[in-house]
Formats: sequence, structure tokens, C-alpha cells
Amino acid sequence: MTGMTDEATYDRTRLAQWRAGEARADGISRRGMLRLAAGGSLALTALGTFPAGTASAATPIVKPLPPEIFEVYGTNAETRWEALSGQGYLTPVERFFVRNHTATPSIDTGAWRLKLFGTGLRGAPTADRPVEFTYHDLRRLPAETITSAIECAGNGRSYFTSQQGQTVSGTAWKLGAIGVARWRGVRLSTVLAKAGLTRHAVDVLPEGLDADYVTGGVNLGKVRRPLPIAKALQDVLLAYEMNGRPLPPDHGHPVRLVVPSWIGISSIKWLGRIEVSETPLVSPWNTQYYRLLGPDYPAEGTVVTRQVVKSAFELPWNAEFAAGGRHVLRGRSWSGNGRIRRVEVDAGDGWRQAKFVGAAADRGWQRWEIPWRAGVPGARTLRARATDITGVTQPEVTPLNTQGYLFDAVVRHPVRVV
Ligand SMILES: Nc1nc2c(c(=O)[nH]1)N[C@H]1C(S)=C(S)[C@@H](COP(=O)(O)O)O[C@H]1N2
Ligand SMILES: [Mo]
Repeated sequence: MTGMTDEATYDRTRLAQWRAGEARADGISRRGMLRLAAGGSLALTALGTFPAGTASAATPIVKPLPPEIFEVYGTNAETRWEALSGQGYLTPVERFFVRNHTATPSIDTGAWRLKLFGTGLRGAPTADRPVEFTYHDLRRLPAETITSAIECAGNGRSYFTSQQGQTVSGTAWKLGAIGVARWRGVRLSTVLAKAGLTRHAVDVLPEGLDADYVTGGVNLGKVRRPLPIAKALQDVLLAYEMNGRPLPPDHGHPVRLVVPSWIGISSIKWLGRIEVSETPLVSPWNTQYYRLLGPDYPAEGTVVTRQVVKSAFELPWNAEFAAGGRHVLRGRSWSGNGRIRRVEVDAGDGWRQAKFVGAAADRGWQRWEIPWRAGVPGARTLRARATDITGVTQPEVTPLNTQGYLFDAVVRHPVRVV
């Protein structure tokens, strides 16, 4: 099943199974299911279904959100790129973006249990009589530390509108819905083996302990998204530390999934249960959300798993530079395909290659810089374009998808020479 870490194979296989009635789909409305099965556009069900701050007036995020570091959208907060200027390789917790479907829950580590159940485990334990792990059980298992980005699939979404004049649904993120951290925890494969994983398991369905996600009057249940077993066993971590400290409340305390290279929704926070199944599983988070739908995609869309190539300058929008001065432009580039091979920058005087700063983690980002001689006063546009180790270069335009995922086009960053 190694093909199942390849998104196209995974999607084709699951869709076929679902149509043949072989995949379970708890929590998906019959209407939504029929639409997908009929190949109708799911865009309609998605449009306008992202409520801004549902329950309370205050943000449902626990940590402070100083306006010079974060821009807040309802239940979410994005990191301002200028707030990464002068920072090291890792994004400090105090600057790491937060994407909450509802609100950060408060979970008592002592009472917390990770519950595994399903037909893919020996003896097929049920949800009422699951295999349980305490926090200390997990802490006693062999630990592993990885440096990995977590990035929302909708990162950069606002540029579909501001650069390409297109209407998309969802939070209008700029490029700050990404952070890179050092995560310490236990491999999901270790825990699955302990829980009695069988050779027949095909999917796992990790589920959060935060409140049910209710949208457009429909309760979609707990935030959850299935992973094919091949990816689950490859490089997924059950993380209990972030940058050397216990996982903070907003980022999934006490334990979250970290699914390297895949879109942020895969990395379920406040992990409570994992179903392990010998039959394929689906949830609204891979049938209704996180699918590419639009004129350039098949009618039923394609599932989104792996991240794309992007670049950002560590500068505010409309940053000012002294005319005639020598400056250094700094930024970071990253890709779900692996390391970055090359970054080019254009400040209005042609593409030039940027110099890499420091080493990069395979699943993190690459820092870079380039000198720039600002000329006469006036408006300029900065552009950065990265190429990853697989040879993929950021395009000029990202083909439209109605929910605005995976914006990988070169972003035009306005600055002023004064
Ligand atoms: N339980 C749960 N897990 C979740 C979410 C959520 O709302 N609830 N949001 C997901 C999404 S869409 C993203 S992009 C990442 C964001 O992780 P962060 O808030 O730690 O930056 O968490 C994912 N895991
Ligand atoms: Mo996300």
C-alpha cells in the first residue's frame, strides 16, 4: 500500500471504495454524500460556511495575541511575517499561528486517555472498550524529536482574491498560517503496534477532544480526518512537547498529531481517540472540506494532502526603504515535497538568486537573504520564487479552487522606497 502516501492514488482508491459502499462515512449528511457520489459540485455546500467566532465574543485562543505579532480572524490567528524578522529557525510558541474550528479546550493531563479501537486492531476493541494509554504511558515509550512545519491548507488564500481577482470561501489568510517547531513525542507506529495493529488495517481516524464543529446548522461532530495506514506508519508523531516545553493549550495539549508535509488539518490537536479500521474511513474533512474543486478539477474534486511550494518576505506590507540605501531582504521558503533547492528574488530589476542562511530541516523551511540597492523613491514590488528538490517551481498563477487551498503562486509584495 505504499501508493497510499501518494495523494492521487489515495484519493482515487477511496473514492471508488466509497462509491462501491465500502467506505464508512459517519457524520456526513446524506445530501453531501449524494452530491459527491453524483459528482456534483461541493462548492455550494462549502460557500459561506466558515463562521467568524461562533460561541463567545472574545477569541477562543488562550495565549496572548499582541497585534504586532498576530492578525486575528474569528477563532483563528495568523503570524505576521514581519514578526519573524530577527527570529531564529523555529517559530516560538508565542508567535505560532493558531487555527481552531471552535475553541481551545482545557484538558487535565492526569485524567486524559488516548483511546484506540476498531476492526484494524487485534480483537477489534469497540469504542466503549478501547485500548487506553495514559499520558505517562506515552512518556515511557521511546521518544523521537522532529523539526516540522505545520501549515494550514488555506495559507495564502487571500491572494486568490487580491492577485487573481477570484472569489473563494474560507479564512482570508495571508502567508502567516504556517509555523516550524521541534516536536517531541512518540511515533504513531509505536503506539499502533502496542495497541495490536493488524495487517488488515487500511485507515486510521484521529479525533480531537474540542467541541463538535457546527456549521450552517449542521453538526459535523468532532474534528477528525482519516489517514491512510501507509502515512500513519511512515513519519507521524504523537507530540507532547513543542520547542522543548510541554505542548501549550492552543497547540493541542496534552497530545497532538504531527503529520509532516501534509496539510495542517491532518495534525489533529487535543487528540482523544483513534479509530483503526480494516475498511476505508471518510469524514467531512476529506469529502466536503480540503478538496480541490473548480473549473480545472474533476467534478468530485481531488483530496488535498501534501503541501505545495511557497515563499514569504520577513517584511510588513508596504515596508519602507531609504532611497539609494543598501538593504538586505530576508525571507523563508518551504515545500511539502522536501527541501528547497533554489530561491530567486525580483525587486523590479530582474531575477537574482538568494543566498541560503543556515541549514534547513527536511520538513521545515529554508531561510534566505539577498542584498538590495534601493534606487529612487517610489513604489516597488518584491517577488520571491522557490524551487524544491523535486524540481517544482512556484508558478505565476495558481489554478482556481473554490475553497482557496494550496495557493502556491509567487506573491507580489508591495514596498515603498522613500
Ligand atoms: N482537534 C482539532 N485539531 C485541529 C484543528 C482543530 O480545530 N481541532 N485545526 C486543524 C487545522 S485546520 C490546522 S491548520 C492545524 C493548526 O495547528 P495550530 O493551531 O497548532 O497552528 O491544526 C489542525 N488540528
Ligand atoms: Mo488548516
